[in-house]
Amino acid sequence: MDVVTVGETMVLFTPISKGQLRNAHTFSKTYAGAESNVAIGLSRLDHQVGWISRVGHDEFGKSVLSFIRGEGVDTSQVQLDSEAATGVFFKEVRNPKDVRVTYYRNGSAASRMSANDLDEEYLKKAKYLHLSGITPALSASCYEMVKEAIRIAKKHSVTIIFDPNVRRSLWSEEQARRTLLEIAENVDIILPGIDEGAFLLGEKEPEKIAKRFLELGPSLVVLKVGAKGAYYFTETESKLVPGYLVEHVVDPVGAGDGFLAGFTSGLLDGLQIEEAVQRGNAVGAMVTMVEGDVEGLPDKQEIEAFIKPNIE
Ligand code: CKP
Ligand code: MG
Repeated sequence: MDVVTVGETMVLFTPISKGQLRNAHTFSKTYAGAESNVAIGLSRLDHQVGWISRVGHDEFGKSVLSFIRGEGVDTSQVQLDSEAATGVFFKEVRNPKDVRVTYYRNGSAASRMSANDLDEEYLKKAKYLHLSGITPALSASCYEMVKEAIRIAKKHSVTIIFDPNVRRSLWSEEQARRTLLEIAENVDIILPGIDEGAFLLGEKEPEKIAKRFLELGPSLVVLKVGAKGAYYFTETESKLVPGYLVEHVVDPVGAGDGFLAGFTSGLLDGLQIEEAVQRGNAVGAMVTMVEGDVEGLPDKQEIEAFIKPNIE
């Protein structure tokens, strides 16, 4: 396995009509969750990926599972839970700067995951473990699971990649900050958005945010600055890798996960950090051009065609 990830995936309903959700009659039904978005992104780029999770033993759970399995992601570690439902959420893209997300995930099957859901034998074979800050926000047992995943990864020298993915509606700011910083201390690579860096550390300047994270634990900090691209910082190097101009952003949700998939794919293909960040920028940009959280994730040919004209 190249990458193993763990987290919740939900059914995503998007109203077909514009305007307030209360007046919507028809919805499109797709699937989304930061960790499976990353898994799908990597699978489309020809990497071997495993997604650990729980879904309800219900119609939605089965459809989530077959969708993700259909994308070529290994779902052998996913449990079906008869006592809790698969989470769902709604997403209204009023315009690209005004996206409203409403979750129905409290007490969901995935929120009942615990350290027992992890199989050390499975995890230890991965090159990378991907974690996001959404999982510890789901429940105390999910946070315990995240800690256990970190322990196993460290024991077997699996590189840990962490996206803080701050979700203010899932927990208090204070709890989010404390927990996400605790996790950040124990990971190898961290990929916050600049606003997340500011939220976690109270700093605004990219250099200051990166310095603080580097002092905390990670040896590589990739700081996403939206359409401008992303910085990367190590102890010895730093650079802003410019993003791609997208003339018409349709739906920005999922861009961070796309970025992470592209970046990690670059590392797996042996690219230098700068080129890996460039691939991340490209995948992130492509995701914003299509409605849906995973629908815009490119395959190998598409990403090559997208990157090429921009570097010639
Ligand atoms: O940071 P991103 O926009 O890339 O993340 C989007 C995902 O997991 C989305 O698919 C949703 O399911 C979620 O983040 C979430 O729980 O908010
Ligand atoms: Mg994100």
